[in-house]
Amino acid sequence: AAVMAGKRGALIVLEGMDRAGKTTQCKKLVQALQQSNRPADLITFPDRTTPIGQQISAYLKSDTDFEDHAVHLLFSANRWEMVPLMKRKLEQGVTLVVDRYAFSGVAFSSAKQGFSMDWCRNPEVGLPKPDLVLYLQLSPAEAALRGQFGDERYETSAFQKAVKQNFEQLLKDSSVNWQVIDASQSVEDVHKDITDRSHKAIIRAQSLPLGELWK
Ligand code: NYM
Repeated sequence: AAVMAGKRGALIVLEGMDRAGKTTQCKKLVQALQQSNRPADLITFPDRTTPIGQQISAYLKSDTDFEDHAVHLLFSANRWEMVPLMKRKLEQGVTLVVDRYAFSGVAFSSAKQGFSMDWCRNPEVGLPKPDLVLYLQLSPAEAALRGQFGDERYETSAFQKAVKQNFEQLLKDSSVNWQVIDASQSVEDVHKDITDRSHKAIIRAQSLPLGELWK
């Protein structure tokens, strides 16, 4: 007997510089989708709850050190270990809202001396490809108005400047469905913008297979 294939969920990623509002907006988006009867779950990278994630968390807090290549691969492994769960959810029709993904992985590691974007991208090749990547754009001046840097690794203005340039490079990649959001708007206006675009992406994804990133 023919069985109607269920409609898959969409993979929606939020990226952007620190303090652009990614985490706030991810939570609001998941809530809004659920309230409009679209199953949705939040995923955060790094996921600090797994054994790999705990190592990453200790590294970010400077409680441990890792060689730079090794920690890049840990961030990547932390995504790969979630892939079976992500695919299962998407197949069940659940839309995943993801706070940072491979793009943060590349933008941050390639801000280090001697790291090419190409090398950084390699371990990410073949991850589930986002149907939509929202880049929350905020100028460093506007970010500064939102408060001081935290005290985790990478939270210095020089490093962040390099990360920003890398994100701008990644935005030119037309194999990825990037959409730029003006994150200087009010929380509610950013939310409305993101929700509209997400609804469209969810409809589109229903008739498209899930892709493989950078493959
Ligand atoms: N980060 C995040 C990376 O360096 N590589 C990655 O792959 C990911 C996902 O970790 N400064 C960095 C960016 C952040 C830090 O993220 C932790 P958050 O969203 O501040 O917890």
